[in-house]
Amino acid sequence: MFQTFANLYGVHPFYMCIESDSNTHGILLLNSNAQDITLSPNPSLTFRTIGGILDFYVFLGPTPENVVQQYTEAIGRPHFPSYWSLGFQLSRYGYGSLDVVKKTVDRMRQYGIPYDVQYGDIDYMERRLDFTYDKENYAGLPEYIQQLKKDGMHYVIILDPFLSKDEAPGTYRSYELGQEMGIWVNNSDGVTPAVGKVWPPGDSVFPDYTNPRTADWWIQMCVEFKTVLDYDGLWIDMNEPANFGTGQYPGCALNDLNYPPYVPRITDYSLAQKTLCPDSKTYLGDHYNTHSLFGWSQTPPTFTAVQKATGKRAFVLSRSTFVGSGKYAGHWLGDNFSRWKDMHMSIIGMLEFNLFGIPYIGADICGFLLDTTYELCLRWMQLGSFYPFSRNHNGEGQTEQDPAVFGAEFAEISRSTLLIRYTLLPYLYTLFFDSHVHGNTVVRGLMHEFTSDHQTHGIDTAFLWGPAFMITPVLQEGARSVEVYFPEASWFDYYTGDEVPASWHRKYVSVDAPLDKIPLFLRGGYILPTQAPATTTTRSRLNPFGLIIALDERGEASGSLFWDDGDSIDSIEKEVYFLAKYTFSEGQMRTNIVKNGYRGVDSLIYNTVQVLGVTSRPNAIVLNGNVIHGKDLQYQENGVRVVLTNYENDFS
Ligand code: MIG
Repeated sequence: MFQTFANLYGVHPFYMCIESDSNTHGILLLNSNAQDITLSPNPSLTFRTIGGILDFYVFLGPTPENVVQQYTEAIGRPHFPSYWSLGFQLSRYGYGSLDVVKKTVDRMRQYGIPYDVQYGDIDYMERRLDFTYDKENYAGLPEYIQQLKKDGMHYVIILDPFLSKDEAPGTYRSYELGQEMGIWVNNSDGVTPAVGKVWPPGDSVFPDYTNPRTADWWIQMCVEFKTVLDYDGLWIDMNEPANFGTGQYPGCALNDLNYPPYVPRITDYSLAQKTLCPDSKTYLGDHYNTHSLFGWSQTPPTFTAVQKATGKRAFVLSRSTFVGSGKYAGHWLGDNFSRWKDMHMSIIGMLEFNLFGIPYIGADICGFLLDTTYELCLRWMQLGSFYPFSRNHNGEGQTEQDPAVFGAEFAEISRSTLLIRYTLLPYLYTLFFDSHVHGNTVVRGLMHEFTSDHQTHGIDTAFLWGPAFMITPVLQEGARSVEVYFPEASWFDYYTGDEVPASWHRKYVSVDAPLDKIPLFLRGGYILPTQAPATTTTRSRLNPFGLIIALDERGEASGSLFWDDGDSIDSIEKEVYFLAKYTFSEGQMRTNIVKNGYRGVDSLIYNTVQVLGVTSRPNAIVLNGNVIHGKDLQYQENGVRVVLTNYENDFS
């Protein structure tokens, strides 16, 4: 169960290197064959691949962000996610029945925990068959989905890339149509479908998504199924492709494709382990060459299917990814364990996938395999509140771990942390806009912003949202403080607005982190757009905006806000959006409206502006010519808070 090395779900033969003079470059070997990549301390790096062409791309930077911009320009920029998909999400394998789902949703509501998306894992299906639902244990699911939608929520379902071939004739149309169309991965003869064993009863065949006819079939199936279950997004699992045995029936023949002279250090040193035989045939070529492209090739048709079915911006979450997958899908880091070290590793995975152009990324909060504990899950909820893709997901048979199941204290801490996430969603959404248009990372390591500070290069316990917001989670059991490294910049405690003393710069400092708190810091020089939070994004999107202006040592800051309706397919292309740039200097804030194409902003107001890092009490504050005073203006040692209206915020 605990292997020291094991296959991963996807392939990204890309690295980024910060050279000793801080210039940064990236290298991609665009190759889908099984491969080893070996590092040595020389330093050197060896790529060893067992097929394909040696197609190298060099990205010259010179900054880390430039490298990722150039890389995503070459491979395709990340898709633009809908606003609701930035809300908190809840899932598990094995709720077992709709009743259990309803109880879970109800207790989330009882505690007022922000929550936008509910999932259906394979237990919603009838006998784990794609394009069906269990009419006994999940009786009433279609109606319940409508209910969730009325409450402003969204529903995502899982689909697997294998179809049972053993249902009674005339009863399983998606298989029969696929059979008629001849769209499965074939055996080495190129004509008989490869048959393996996966979740559904009987044996299964595998759609070959490299074949354009398969895409047509899949899109048709997904669009038709939308009339049965009114899903908002698709979660595509097992698309490595996974199979329970070693190769399809009856096993892999002895030949050079199945048993090549050199096999990289993969599980069992077997290319067919838990998948199909390398000599299987796909439309694009031998499975030997296309194996790592299976999930990647499933992603664009799934994206098209969701767009067609919903008429909205697509939500696709894929387990297997390859170079360029980010254009069509987000990713979760797969089956982790409910262990402290897995929580730490999730930060590394999240940083990596931001380099790979898949910034919509997160791990299963509280862990998938093994039972979680109160403290681990609480700390993981705090960290996961700042994953770009924030979903608590649990394995089959594991004890319940949604944030409402542990009682009032846990629920309140999760709620308050998620309310911070929801407050900052306009900032996160604007980062995703930047990522989609310019290719920036959304979450980034400190080394992206402080490249010449070598102490930042090894940091994998803290991360930034864009350039301006630092998250420093507790990653150890029993810890009530975190050692935080503060690079040279002005930093402000998110909770108090207090400025971090200059004596802490370029040092690790122990920061208090009682059980109810994840330490968070704002970086001077930046303006972050905010919005009063609510328990769904559907409601928070109607609330007043705010600005946090964190000044640098020169008293300056800048930032921007992107806003649109949150889920239209082409808001950017059709220019139906609002984009403002804010700059603060010499005591004045200026707004430059770059694009004013979305009328939905007209009814929204700003009601709070916080200025952090103000060195002396201002004599007066003037807004569009009017002086603000009285209780609308609060001054504290480290900053000013201006309340622009007397709007009562339910969550403050
Ligand atoms: O072998 O659909 O990684 O998230 O809950 C398990 C059931 C199959 C693996 C996925 C996991 C999902 C589970 N799936």
